[in-house]
Amino acid sequence: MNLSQALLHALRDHGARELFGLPGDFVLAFFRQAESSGILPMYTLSHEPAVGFAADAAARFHSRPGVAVVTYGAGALNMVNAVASAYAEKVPLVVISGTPGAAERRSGYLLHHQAKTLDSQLAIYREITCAQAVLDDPQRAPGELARVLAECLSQSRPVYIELPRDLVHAACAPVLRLPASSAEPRALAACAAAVLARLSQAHSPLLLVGVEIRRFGVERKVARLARLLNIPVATTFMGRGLLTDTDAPLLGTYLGLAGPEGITGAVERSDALFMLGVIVSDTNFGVSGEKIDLHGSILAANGAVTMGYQVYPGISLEALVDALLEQGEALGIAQTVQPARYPRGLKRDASSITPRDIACALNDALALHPGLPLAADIGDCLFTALDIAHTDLVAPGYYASMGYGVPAGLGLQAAGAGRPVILVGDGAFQMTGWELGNCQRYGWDPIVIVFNNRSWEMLRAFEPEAGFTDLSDWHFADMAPSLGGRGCRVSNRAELGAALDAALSRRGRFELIEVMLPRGAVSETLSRFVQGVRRLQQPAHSAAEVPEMAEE
Ligand code: TPW
Ligand code: MG
Repeated sequence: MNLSQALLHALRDHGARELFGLPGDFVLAFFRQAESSGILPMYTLSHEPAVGFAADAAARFHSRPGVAVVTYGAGALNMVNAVASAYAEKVPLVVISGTPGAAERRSGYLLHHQAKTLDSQLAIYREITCAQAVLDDPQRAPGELARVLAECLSQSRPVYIELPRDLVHAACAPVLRLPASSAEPRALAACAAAVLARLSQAHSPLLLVGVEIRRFGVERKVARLARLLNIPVATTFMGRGLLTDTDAPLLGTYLGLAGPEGITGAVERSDALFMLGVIVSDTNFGVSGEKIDLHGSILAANGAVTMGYQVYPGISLEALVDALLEQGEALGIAQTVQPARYPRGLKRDASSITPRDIACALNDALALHPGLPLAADIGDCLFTALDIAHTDLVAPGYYASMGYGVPAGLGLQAAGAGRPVILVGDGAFQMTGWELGNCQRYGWDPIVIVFNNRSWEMLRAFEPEAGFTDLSDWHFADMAPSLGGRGCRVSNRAELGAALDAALSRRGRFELIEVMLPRGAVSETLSRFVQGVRRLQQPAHSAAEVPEMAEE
């Protein structure tokens, strides 16, 4: 076995099922190895940010490592933003970069794609990955790979692997998978007992779940736990889409002042908020109406459990949930859970379209075509996604980088998630919409809804007087045929309904529906979000305190 094959087998053994990449000379030999060995399929895209986002979405959807393969310097540094996003949002992404070989490193020349020193790239990636391996010694490579891939899984965060191009064919032993570390049993039992004691003393305990329950594959167990304890569940903003296919007593998504009053009240008035796998970010908590006393809450995240000022380290989410399932019993609190309601029944008339109409049209469609996964970008399309019936959703709700939606949708389809529905604003489409041209090579056929308000509307909502938020009309639908898809521009509700019906009835090519929205027509959630942020920015209030238990 050579080093490339050892690496590819190790990726597969750790759960990866496909590679996303963009080649360059420093990684060409590895691309050849990937292609000829057939160990994992390779999907190439047009620009490295998209490679990172596609791999991120595949990883999010399946809770398994996503892999992004790029060339040195111009390639890897082009992907920094996508990897930073994955780091922030705890996505297990494996970055593989080809690098210069030993002889060229010693040549005395500055090498092409080199930034400052030959190791500047490694230094930059140290900041946005949780473990790094430089495979410059084939003897040590199996151990190094086992170490970083174990970290990728246990921390659910990106890792970085450098493969010098002169070692691609070097002989190498296979990589063994390291066992996951387990919690100290007595510490785990004590922690679970303390959590249950705290919950049983409360009048209105509530389970608030975040993305880690998906990342660590414990959604079903969490649903069982909520039923066993008989406590209601809400998801964070980032956790939108969690527990979709379970019978957990789900209230909906907590959005503070921007969300439905019932859920906001239930979360903010809970006297024992049990946060499982939650990222304590401003997008999750920043627009809280009443400041949540995070020290009065229980937080299980980052491999530790924090209660008040006490920390139980070394306790994985799964270990905790298992222990609670073993020790827990019904807390005896009668719960009436009103399931969230979503707008349905699009009026197919000549009225101009609002974001709510798009949600309405998609809810009608999803009722007939259940299980289509959503990929959303940043902008009002993400707030609109909250009005769409609970379905699988990938979106960067915390790091909030534009440009995610289209490549993420492609990543979903490459990873076998089904036919994706992509929600994207015109501004974000300008960043990565071109990637749709890659669908024809792979037979991908996402349905792409472009919210075209000819504007960076979310910014306009904060700066209504500004002129710089106006964008031109790019006529995106007209571009679709030359990219290998079908396009349709719609300006009223009847056209929207018909376009969506037609898109759903056809397969084989991407379908781009360019929805013309009047400037200023935003979702209720976005307007409440803006009002909420404004209110909190007034001197009398301060934004939710960031507690010590927040992430590092
Ligand atoms: C990579 C800042 C957040 S929202 C937004 C900007 C520029 C406007 C989005 O415009 P779009 O959607 O897509 O037309 P809509 O609904 O608001 O009209 N650069 C990056 N990421 C972010 N988040 C920004 C800038 C931003
Ligand atoms: Mg826009």
